[in-house]
Amino acid sequence: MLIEDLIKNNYLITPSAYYLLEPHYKKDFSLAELIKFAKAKGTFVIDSSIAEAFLVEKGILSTGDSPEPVSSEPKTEMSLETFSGETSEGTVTTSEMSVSKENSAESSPEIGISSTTETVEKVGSTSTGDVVENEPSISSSAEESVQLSESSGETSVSTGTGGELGQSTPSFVSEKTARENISEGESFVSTGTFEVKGSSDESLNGSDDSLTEVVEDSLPVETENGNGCGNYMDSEEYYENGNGVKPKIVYGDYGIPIAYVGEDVGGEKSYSKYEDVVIKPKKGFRYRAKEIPDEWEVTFDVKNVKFEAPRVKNASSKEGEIIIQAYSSYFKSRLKKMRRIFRENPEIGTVIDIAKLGYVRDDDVTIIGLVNDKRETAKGFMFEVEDATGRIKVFLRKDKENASQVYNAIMPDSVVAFRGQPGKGIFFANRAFLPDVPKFRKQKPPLEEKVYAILLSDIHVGSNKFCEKAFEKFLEWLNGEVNSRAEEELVSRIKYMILGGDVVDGVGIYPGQYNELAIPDIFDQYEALANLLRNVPEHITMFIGPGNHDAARTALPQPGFYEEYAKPIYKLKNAVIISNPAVINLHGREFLIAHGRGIEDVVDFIPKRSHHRPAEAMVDLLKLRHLAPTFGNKVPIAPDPEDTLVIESVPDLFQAGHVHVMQYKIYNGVFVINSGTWQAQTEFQKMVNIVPTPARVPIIDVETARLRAVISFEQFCEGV
Ligand code: D5M
Ligand code: FE
Ligand code: ZN
Repeated sequence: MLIEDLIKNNYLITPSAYYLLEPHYKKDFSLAELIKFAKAKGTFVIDSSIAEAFLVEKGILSTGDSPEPVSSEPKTEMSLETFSGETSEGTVTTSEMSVSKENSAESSPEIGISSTTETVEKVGSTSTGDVVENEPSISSSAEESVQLSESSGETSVSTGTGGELGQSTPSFVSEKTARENISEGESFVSTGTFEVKGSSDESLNGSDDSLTEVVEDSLPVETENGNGCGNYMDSEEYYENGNGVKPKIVYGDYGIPIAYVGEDVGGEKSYSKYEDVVIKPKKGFRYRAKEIPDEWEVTFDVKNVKFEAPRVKNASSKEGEIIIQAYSSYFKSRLKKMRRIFRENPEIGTVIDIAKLGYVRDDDVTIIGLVNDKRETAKGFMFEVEDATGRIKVFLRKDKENASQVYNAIMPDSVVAFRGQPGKGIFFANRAFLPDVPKFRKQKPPLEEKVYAILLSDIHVGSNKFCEKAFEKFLEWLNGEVNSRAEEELVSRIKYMILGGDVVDGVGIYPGQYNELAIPDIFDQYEALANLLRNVPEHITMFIGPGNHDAARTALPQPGFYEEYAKPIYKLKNAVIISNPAVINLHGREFLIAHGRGIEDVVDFIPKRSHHRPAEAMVDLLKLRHLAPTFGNKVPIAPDPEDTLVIESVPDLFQAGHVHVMQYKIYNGVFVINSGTWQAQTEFQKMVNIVPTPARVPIIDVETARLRAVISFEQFCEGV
């Protein structure tokens, strides 16, 4: 096998390169030829560009058939697309920041604040009311147009009445009405509505495809043995190569065998663990947040869920069946929870088990099930739907209401309702429903005092691309090093800080990572992180959850950090360690926090989605009421007897990270935000065309659960 052979020779291969080369190995080229080629290129990591160049040289691939995204063209287009879209819609962008700098005589030349129309109005009406006039450093984007928080062409499926929220009137409205409602009610944050430029998006998806082929051993590997290092240590196999060196095979985070050379690459590194970073609150700085009583509760944490061991009956049938059976109680739990969600929707009508469809006579009935498979035919859409009692094919004609929107929004294994009539061995649906969230939310009582929460994720301490200078500037800012009264007002009222995973870079997460690690030791990474975070003023409560780079179980849900590795952050006085996912209640507002790996699967399965517009993908997950619906693609899911990834209760705010791009949207009253990153673009991300937006701090007004402002420290991140 190619991977083993390369490893024996201390060469590495990335997943995409593997898939390019593997079909030709030993047929069209030999190991020696490949190694000679890589050697000539001066690398021991065979990535897709090396693989491609090699195949071209061997005459196996012509220059035209490159399936890879490595060319610079789509990359430039994509970043332009993201940025131009966001600029016009109010997300902070580099260009907008420079505008705010030019406009502001008093603001620091270093930190740009951007805030939105309502922000300005709100400031005007609070006790610090004169802030706006005195501080031109807030750039208001008054002429922003308000958009429905969905991209064009996508229509939401109707949803429940919001019974959960105590509303009694049925609330199904046309999309147009919804648009108006949103415009009136939540007009201050406009969101990106992008015309997807076919070429760039396709090239992005193309790039993903080349990396996503799922190999047999992509099933999640359970890591209960407590080795603590998550995926990178979970499933390694050691191979003696005769030189006494023990290279490894690692079944990587994305379920693909990757290889890397052990920790001894490149020799010793010397590094700082930020012991010297000691920042004290600025003298005389008044923190209003200190005077506001704490009001928080972790209302959902995976650690508090009591699981019973799953029972697996039979694992000897077809692959699909094995998955269904091994995960039977997991999926049953999902179905049960989703049925409960669908019950809120009066349009659903009479729900009937699939096994009982034979008894149905005239009236329309509804089935609710997991979609195993979906297909487009000439006249409509075919689904294979399964509930706890059986499985049936469902046909939905294309001309039925919302048919294609629902079809596109359905991810494998998500739960959908179909209303219609049974035929012989098939169910003819007139309408399909996603679980979705209700159109309206009940207003929560106002708070006496303004209080803010800041959202961070993907700090990646330990990476040499970690924006340490920017992070230190941010810490100084939190300690009162502000540049204007507007900033002072913001800092002074920050009471909570949420960190949504990938707080350190980890070790061995992707091939060649060692070369990009400033701190190659997982213990030291957490120590370094804690040394930074101890500078967060003590009255700010930090909620810290894990991501796929952390020392935590790889499969979702992630209960927390392995304590033996992450001890330093457990010890921080004002830190609360949460699971991924978790729900936090802040002053009566519900914040759903997830690292966000589910976004990757959305990008794989839902048309027109991109890593560069993560809020759209998050809305898709919200509509499916699940954080990672698809089993067996990129995201490993643990077969817990209860599906804790169902979004059972509709949050006021939904935060995720993972994709390293900040974007936000409002969908049916839920504020959806991806909190970006503190890591500049890695070599690996260059390879897969991911352009991050580092060092931005979204500040959330807890009362409205909406964005108050974004502070960017990105200029301190340059040339990391
Ligand atoms: O993820 C950072 C970003 O990089 C996120 O958009 C996923 C993407 N990523 C990371 N590894 C891969 C692989 N192997 N294939 C495709 N996309 C990937 P982070 O979790 O910080 O590494
Ligand atoms: Fe990350
Ligand atoms: Zn991540």
